Amino acid sequence: MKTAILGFAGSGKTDLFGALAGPGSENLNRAMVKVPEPRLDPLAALFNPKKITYTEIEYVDIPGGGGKGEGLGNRLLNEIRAFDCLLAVLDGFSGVNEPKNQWQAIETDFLIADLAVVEKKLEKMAIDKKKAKGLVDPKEEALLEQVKATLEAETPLREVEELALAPELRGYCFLSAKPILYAWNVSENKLSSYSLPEGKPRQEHILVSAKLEKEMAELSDPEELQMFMEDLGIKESALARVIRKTYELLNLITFLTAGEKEVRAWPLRKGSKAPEAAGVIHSDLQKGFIRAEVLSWADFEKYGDFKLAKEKGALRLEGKDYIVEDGDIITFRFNV
Ligand SMILES: Nc1nc2c(ncn2[C@@H]2O[C@H](COP(=O)(O)OP(=O)(O)OP(=O)(O)O)[C@@H](O)[C@H]2O)c(=O)[nH]1
Ligand SMILES: [Mg+2]
Repeated sequence: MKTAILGFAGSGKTDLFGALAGPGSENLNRAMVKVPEPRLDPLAALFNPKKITYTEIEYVDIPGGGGKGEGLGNRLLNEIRAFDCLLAVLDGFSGVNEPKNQWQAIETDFLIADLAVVEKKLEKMAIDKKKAKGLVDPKEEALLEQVKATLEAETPLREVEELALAPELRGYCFLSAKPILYAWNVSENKLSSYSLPEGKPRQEHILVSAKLEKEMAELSDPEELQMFMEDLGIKESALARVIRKTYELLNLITFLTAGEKEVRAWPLRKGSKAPEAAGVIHSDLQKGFIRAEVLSWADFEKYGDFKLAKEKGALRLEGKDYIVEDGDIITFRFNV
């Protein structure tokens, strides 16, 4: 699950990356970042495990594209194709170029780049069709025509669910189909007064001060951090929200496993069934899947422990068609 941090030169990408990656990341450009998961704490209190493991997202700091106001440039656009999610940092602090313009410039770049890909492919298909009918899959061609029409109407593909999620289109790595989080990087004194655009399907916006986040991430002493935040009148760091939003944009939910050895959060594609969840842990668990013993998070909170939950009938045995829900605590039964 890789997320690219992109934006125009000097927009604050490396500051935000540094805040996400934590102290000691100065010479890095990629880092695995823990997804905050408060539900692990009560489970750990109950099991007292040797190890507590969080889910992680990989963030990669991509060097700045273009000049301000111009496009991002082909080097950058090609570099981000392989990513699952995008985190675009907009410079809202220097006053050189309105962040709104940067946002629009990025969106336009994606549309133009995608249009070039689809037009080229359709041209090739037209030639192939003349050669022999069987060379072109009509379903794929129809989908690509729909892609082209959508882009020509200046609509990013991510806003059309069936195009954004079509498995047939995955190989094209369309940029406007990728989920994207825009981080509006403003000066700390603007944090409370700035209004952001509304979110759209697979497009979210968040207000941050990357410089401030980086400074806060460097304060290891909690008391010092508390004082720093009080001095500036900041209630909470935006970092946890940036990570959570990325996680949601990746279309992931979390299921949990708990035992004396380890209490752990696992990432799972929304809508996945129990055997796929087992497969996230180990392919053998998926192959030999028999049943999943599931306690929902709500029932865990209600009863406080597994024994009582079992007595009350809240511990459910689920089969291979069970769709896993966020927060489910699962024990898998399997054959090896
Ligand atoms: N005054 C001020 N400066 C900031 C703010 N945020 C970032 N900067 C500065 O702007 C400069 C650029 O920040 P970086 O994080 O290096 O930007 P970048 O996007 O990684 O830049 P490139 O990697 O060159 O594309 C740094 O010197 C930051 O300290 C801010 O809110 N106020
Ligand atoms: Mg940088």
